[in-house]
Amino acid sequence: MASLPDASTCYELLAKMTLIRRFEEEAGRQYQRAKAGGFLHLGIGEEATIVGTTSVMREEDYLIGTYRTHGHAIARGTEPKRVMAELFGRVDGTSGGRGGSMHIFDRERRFMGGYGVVGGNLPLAAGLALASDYKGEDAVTVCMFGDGASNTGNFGETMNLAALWKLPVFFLVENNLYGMGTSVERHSAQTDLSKKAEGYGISGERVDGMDVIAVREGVAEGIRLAREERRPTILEAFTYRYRGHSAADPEVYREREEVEEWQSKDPIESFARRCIEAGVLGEREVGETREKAEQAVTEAVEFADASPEPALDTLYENLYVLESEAAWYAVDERSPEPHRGEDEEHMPDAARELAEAGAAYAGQPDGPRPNPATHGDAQEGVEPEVAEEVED
Ligand SMILES: Cc1ncc(C[n+]2csc(CCOP(=O)(O)OP(=O)(O)O)c2C)c(N)n1
Ligand SMILES: [Mg+2]
Repeated sequence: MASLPDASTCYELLAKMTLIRRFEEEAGRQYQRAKAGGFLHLGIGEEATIVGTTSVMREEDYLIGTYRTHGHAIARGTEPKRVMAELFGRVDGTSGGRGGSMHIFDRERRFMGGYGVVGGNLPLAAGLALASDYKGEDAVTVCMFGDGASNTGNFGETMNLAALWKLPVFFLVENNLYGMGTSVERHSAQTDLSKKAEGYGISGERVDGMDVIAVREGVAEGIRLAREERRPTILEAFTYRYRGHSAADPEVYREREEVEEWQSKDPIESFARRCIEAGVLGEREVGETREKAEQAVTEAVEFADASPEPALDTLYENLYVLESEAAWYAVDERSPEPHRGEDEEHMPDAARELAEAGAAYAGQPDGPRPNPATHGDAQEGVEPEVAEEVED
């Protein structure tokens, strides 16, 4: 087991994890009171993975995450009251109340969001890293994403360019064992996600995501490789969300015992215990982190409640729509019947021929299809044979 850092670092790690936990518990409560609208994805249980990662980042580094990122922003230094105001849809929120829970953003602290599209943050991370390289900056981009996101096309495309262009980017997969209600064994052919980008030349390691010190060490090395050697790598952190995927999840895909087993390894309690047993922190300091978190969260709710809602006449601000066309994009005013281009009648001749021939099969010879592993590009010069037909 990796050794503990100095007392003030341990205090800081514990205080941040405790604050995030308390913030999210309160966010869940406020959501049930209908103070926060839209979706709400809580990362309760995942605090060690989040805080372990951000604790070894420099101020100049970029962080980009998913739609489960209240904690990531707070860990990066965003004030909890501004995150709460965003959940409440108020003007003092991090995105002016326009984004809500899934779109927390803080450019000043280089927290680049907050994205609702699964895997959508991966190419953006590569873009941020490319920008740093282009500008000759030392910054590293840390990209955090879920196990489910590793199945998207964006994953492969990003890994390829990151390795090819030697981008200063580091990938952390928050493997909480599920993508919504689908377990990793049911959604990924390769369940060792640290190996999933090996074919692109990106190596990986696995780490206990419930152990803040282990995460910290793994991430520090990954960031070093990205910064000093321009070598992108993946760290797979095993973690667990105690709550459902979002606030509206009946959780029929997992047993209560499984949740309890993970809760017994709680990242905050286990770290506090370890610090006390090692004599690095005292009971008094651990209690103090709880009190401070409680106070910050109470203030955050008061602040968010007092912040006004955006004015109605600002509705079209920050939209990529010309003012004169705003209504056109917002409401399709055309009649309901098909229009030009929406009807098969206007299909070009070539497309019609293909469609009539059965589209996907058009132009293919009859008979069994050759096996691409034994034919084609990989076997240049070898006469194609027809693959043996397999009987079911
Ligand atoms: C491109 C895309 N496909 C599907 C969805 C619907 N969706 C939202 S969250 C989610 C699961 C993602 O799981 P994972 O990447 O493991 O992240 P976690 O929620 O566990 O943090 C899915 C499929 C989406 N938002 N975007
Ligand atoms: Mg997941």
